[in-house]
Amino acid sequence: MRLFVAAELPDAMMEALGETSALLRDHVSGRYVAPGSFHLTLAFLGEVPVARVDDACAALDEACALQPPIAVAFGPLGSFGRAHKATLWQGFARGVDELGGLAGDVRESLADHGLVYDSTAFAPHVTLMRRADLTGGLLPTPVVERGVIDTVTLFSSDLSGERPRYEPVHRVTLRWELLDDSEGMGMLV
Ligand code: 2AM
Repeated sequence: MRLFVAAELPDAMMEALGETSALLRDHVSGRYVAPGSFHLTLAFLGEVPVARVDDACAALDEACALQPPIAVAFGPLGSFGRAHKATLWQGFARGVDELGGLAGDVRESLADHGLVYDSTAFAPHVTLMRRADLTGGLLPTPVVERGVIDTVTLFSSDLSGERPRYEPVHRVTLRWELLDDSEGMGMLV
């Protein structure tokens, strides 16, 4: 089973990404990510034997157990790769360090469970388009939105169809951590 771990974005941010994607269609040719599929990848595992999926779920639970929700805001657009065949993405202006911490914890936990992932350095982004031709010049200004990330999900990825199909396998909800020191003990609510 092809797996990856990603943060899901709140509805208002998904809508903003859809609007930015629609703006891009007038300027750039390439393969657009379907609006319902936008996500922020934290770790890419690739093919994992079905018998190891429970380990991946446990790794995610453990990595997120003490992780509070993360306030984020979109920043500028960015790209990876060559200008005529680029990956075009929405970047973040707020929450970058916290997202980096979460990605690090998720990756460490996967490793503790003996699971292998793509160790390419984490750079928080939401891919909007692949094989984008950026040789035409300026990109439009993205629709800026802010919000709170509180869902981290293990997704399966099915590449057999015309477009990738992502299905949630296991969802973890991040909780605000309240420290109650009256008894010298930390308490999660
Ligand atoms: P992306 O976030 O940059 O688009 C499922 O394939 C998701 O995992 C995609 O969103 C993809 O990248 C991300 N991903 C990260 N590393 C990958 C890799 N080595 N191969 C395929 N997808 C990868």
